[in-house]
Amino acid sequence: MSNNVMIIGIAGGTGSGKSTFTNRLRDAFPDDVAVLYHDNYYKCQDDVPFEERKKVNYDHPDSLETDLMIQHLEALKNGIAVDCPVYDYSMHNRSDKTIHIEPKKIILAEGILLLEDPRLRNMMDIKIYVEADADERILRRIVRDVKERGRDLDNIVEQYLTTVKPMHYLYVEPTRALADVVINSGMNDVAFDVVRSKIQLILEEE
Ligand code: UZR
Ligand code: MG
Repeated sequence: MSNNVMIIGIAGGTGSGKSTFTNRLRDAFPDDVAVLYHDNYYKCQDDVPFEERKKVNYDHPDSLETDLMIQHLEALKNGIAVDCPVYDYSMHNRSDKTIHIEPKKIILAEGILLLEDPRLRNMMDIKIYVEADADERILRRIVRDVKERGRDLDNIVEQYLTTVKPMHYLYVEPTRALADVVINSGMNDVAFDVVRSKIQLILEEE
């Protein structure tokens, strides 16, 4: 831990419940936790036509501007606020909005490929991998992508089979072995209590 800022990384496959787990932690410590979502750092693609943007492999590490996320984590660690980009899934592009994030004692960083890049991985004081069976993950993803990300079923199935699944086994699942803690599903109340207690301890030690 440097400068008394603790960075906790939360990785795991799509639909595993990472964001749910992360958001529950954030809500438990509203004054002491800031969150950076790796998804918000998908590359800006203003110069790529929409039909082309639809075909990009968003499950490959090259689709993310990880350098910018690293810069922002460094800044927060050094007590400097950042304006993080906001990704628009329905447009497959970075929006023109940003979110102002103030430095906090605990920074949560979340994303499918969070533990894949060694530079990012090495910034994490605690590395968590949220695990869930592939059938549960794809079911959750179907419901979410239809409701929240403006997708239709054919598109979700096509994307899952062509990129999401193969990239999961190439780049996401191998990072499970690099995690300090593996959680069985993001909806796991016991695991949530364990991590929440750890954060509580860190804050009390300050
Ligand atoms: P989570 N994603 C898109 O579908 N479209 C985009 O423009 C950008 C990202 C998907 C991405 C990945 N992949 O599986 C998922 N695809 O967002 C990661 N295809 O987000 O962990 O919340 O499922
Ligand atoms: Mg998510």
